[in-house]
Amino acid sequence: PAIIRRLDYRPPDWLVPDIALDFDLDASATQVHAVLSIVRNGTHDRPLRLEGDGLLPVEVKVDGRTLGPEEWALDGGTLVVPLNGQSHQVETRVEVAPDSNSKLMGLYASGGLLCTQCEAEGFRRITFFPDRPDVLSRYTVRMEADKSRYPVLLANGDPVEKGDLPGGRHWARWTDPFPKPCYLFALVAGDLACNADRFVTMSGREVALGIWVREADLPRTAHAMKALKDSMAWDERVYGREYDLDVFNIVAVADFNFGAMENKGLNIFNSRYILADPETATDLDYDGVEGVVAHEYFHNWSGNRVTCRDWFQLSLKEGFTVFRDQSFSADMGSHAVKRIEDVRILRAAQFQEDSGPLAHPVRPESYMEISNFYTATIYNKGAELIRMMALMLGWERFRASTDLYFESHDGQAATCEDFVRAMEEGGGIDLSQFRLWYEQAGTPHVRAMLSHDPATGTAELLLEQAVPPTPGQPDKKPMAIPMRVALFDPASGRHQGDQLLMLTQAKQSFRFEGFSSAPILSINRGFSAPVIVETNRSQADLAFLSAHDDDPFARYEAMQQLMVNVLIGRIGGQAVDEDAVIAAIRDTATDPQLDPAFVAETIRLPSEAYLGDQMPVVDPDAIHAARDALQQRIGEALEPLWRDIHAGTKANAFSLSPAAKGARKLRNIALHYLVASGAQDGPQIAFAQFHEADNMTERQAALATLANGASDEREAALDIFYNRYRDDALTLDKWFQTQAFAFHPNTVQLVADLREHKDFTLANPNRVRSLFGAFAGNQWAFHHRSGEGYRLVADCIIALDKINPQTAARLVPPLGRWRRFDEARAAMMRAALQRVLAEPGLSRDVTEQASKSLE
Ligand code: HT7
Ligand code: ZN
Repeated sequence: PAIIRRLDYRPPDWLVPDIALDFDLDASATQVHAVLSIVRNGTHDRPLRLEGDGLLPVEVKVDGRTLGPEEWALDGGTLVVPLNGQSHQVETRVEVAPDSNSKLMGLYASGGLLCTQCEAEGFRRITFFPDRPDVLSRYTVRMEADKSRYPVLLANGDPVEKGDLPGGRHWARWTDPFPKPCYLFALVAGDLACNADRFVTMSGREVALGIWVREADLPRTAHAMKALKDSMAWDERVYGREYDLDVFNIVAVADFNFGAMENKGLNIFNSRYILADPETATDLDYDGVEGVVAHEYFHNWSGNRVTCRDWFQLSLKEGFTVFRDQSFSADMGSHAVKRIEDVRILRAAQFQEDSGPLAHPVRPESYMEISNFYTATIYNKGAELIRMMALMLGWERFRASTDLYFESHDGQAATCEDFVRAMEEGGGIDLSQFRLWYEQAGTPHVRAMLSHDPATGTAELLLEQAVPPTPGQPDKKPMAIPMRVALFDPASGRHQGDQLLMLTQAKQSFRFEGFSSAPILSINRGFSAPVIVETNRSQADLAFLSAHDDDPFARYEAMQQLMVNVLIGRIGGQAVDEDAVIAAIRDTATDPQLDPAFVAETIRLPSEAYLGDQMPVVDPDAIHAARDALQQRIGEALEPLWRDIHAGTKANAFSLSPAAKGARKLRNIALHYLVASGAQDGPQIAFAQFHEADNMTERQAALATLANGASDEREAALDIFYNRYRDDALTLDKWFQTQAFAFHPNTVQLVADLREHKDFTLANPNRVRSLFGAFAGNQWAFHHRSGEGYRLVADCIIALDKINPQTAARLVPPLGRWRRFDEARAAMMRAALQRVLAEPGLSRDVTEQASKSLE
């Protein structure tokens, strides 16, 4: 497949200021009539090229005249029409079949609905068009359909007209006054019910809000509606951004390749990020709904009003919008806990990506298939870049810079460079070296050595940085790394102030005066830079910080590092002092000043995958054994405490208040340690929680705890759960996911059996992710020494590729990490990738991921 390169960017040859689309909707045969007003862009004699994917033109007209077949050509799906004039009207007619569109890109059928997904390149599966984000058009959309099957007809923008037609049919017309790229086009037709509400904007305009779902799901939409209104108010208050249309609609669909899509005025969501009630949604699910609703809403400015010039600039909208949704969620709940969660995700997904064969810069240089670049690097590392700029500028100057960015690029397709330039101009700062964050892949390593001279009372912090080589980038330059640090006086337990140090050289030292005794280093406070920090701090220093650091992230980090050191020591066969960890956990768990949600985050052991990341060669069995043993020790040593916490955090009635959510989080971790202790009544207590819970957070946590072991309670709880939720797809996903993610010696076989379960289907991406996505993230099970885990995932990729290549490609990266494992495992992982690659007719999506993974 062809490689697309960033530096080959050329402005479009033809612009399309206006487009009128007419859909005669039908699940098996939809007619699409497109009328494009086109204008030659610049002086050239190149023909009009309209991308198409799987389309055959039924008719092509130019300025009202039907062209003969010799007057146009198809070039690998692209419609090529030579034209003489400066501007023309071009019409095409095509027919598409939504109900046989299993890729879920373009116009497709989901649960009786017809809906679209156009980002990144789905519009070309609907009609011929210059399918690139820098061609912005005003859209008018007319839809016609059977009224009983599709009583609701929605599209972007505002509704203008509708009417009935003979034969039980009806029609509706929508117009969107804001020029947009075709990836933001959307329509939905179906039998939907609406949770209708309103929002009055800061300038007093009333916006009609609608969340459209199946009638039976209406009671599950309240949280999404609240999140939407909170997001609208937050974007006005924090960024001065007001909504701009008269209506804002959201539709939930069951079959969706991603989380959601920010189509102008008509967001389409994976139902997973809309539907929530206490019976079926965990607190994490509720937070997911809030965060994704906000994310898509915020795109109205960061993505839609200012869009991307080309797909290499994807992080311009995604990184910035993730930063905005993270800040919003922090404001809605706890800043400390949100930062910890976000860093955990960054480390689990992005650091792994950045250290493997699929590492790429935040602004990539090339791609084969753009869908493969909706990655943690583009999204989460991209958000960290924005966060660093906000930190360096300070909020006021950052806000002045975002105002400048929005005002100077409104209605345009912009670049990451445009954003950085706005930060420089608005913030009065030079970001020349900082730009390397967009160019260089790989997670920088920072070594921090603190020394102290009692004679002069001086402390010296020596910082050294190195960015590891990544594919295509063997040599790296030093980055500009903002490091928030504080030096603690161990006697008083205080520090003299938080400082922002700019590390800009490979090696740099910083001096601090006035320390009669050796201070303790708190570094990368708030996770000020997305780097891996190595320090010379002792276990005693870490224990001190875990009890005294006033930066919540640094305090959490100290505790995690304390645990990592013990676990890595144990794996390496060293004598380790587990008591320090147990004491730190006890002190944290019994500190009445601390937020229970923060306590729960902090006392949880680092994941097996994170431990693997700390080792030169990942040993999944040794990691599992060491972590399991430490868990048991913590469980045993503090058993009365776990019993107390578990009993003391039981609530009388369900609430979504931060205090209630924090209590549930802590209760679940207490249950986990209690069961890990091996206490005889552990499974009964877990089963009782499972049985009595009035909410999914406690029910699923109890199920997950039981699923790790072998007990009668495990089997009973899984059966009960299945029978209770067998008809609720989103909740049944949890049943698959819990088993695939369990620390159970038979997980591999269980996953193989679940693959054959009557409720498993490759047609629904949520179901695939709940079984195979979860399994591939279960380090101990997936990397079973038999290699069976690799075989299962490779089989799934091969079968799924024929149905939905985008979702199949997302299962490849776990196999691509073979360099991190022992030779026997690495050989089996490579063999699995080679088997995938040998498959005839493999998609571009999977070909790119699998071939890069083998390089
Ligand atoms: N901007 C949206 C991306 C997206 C997507 C990308 C590839 C294939 C399917 C997709 N569905 C949605 C989501 C977002 O970041 O808001
Ligand atoms: Zn996004």
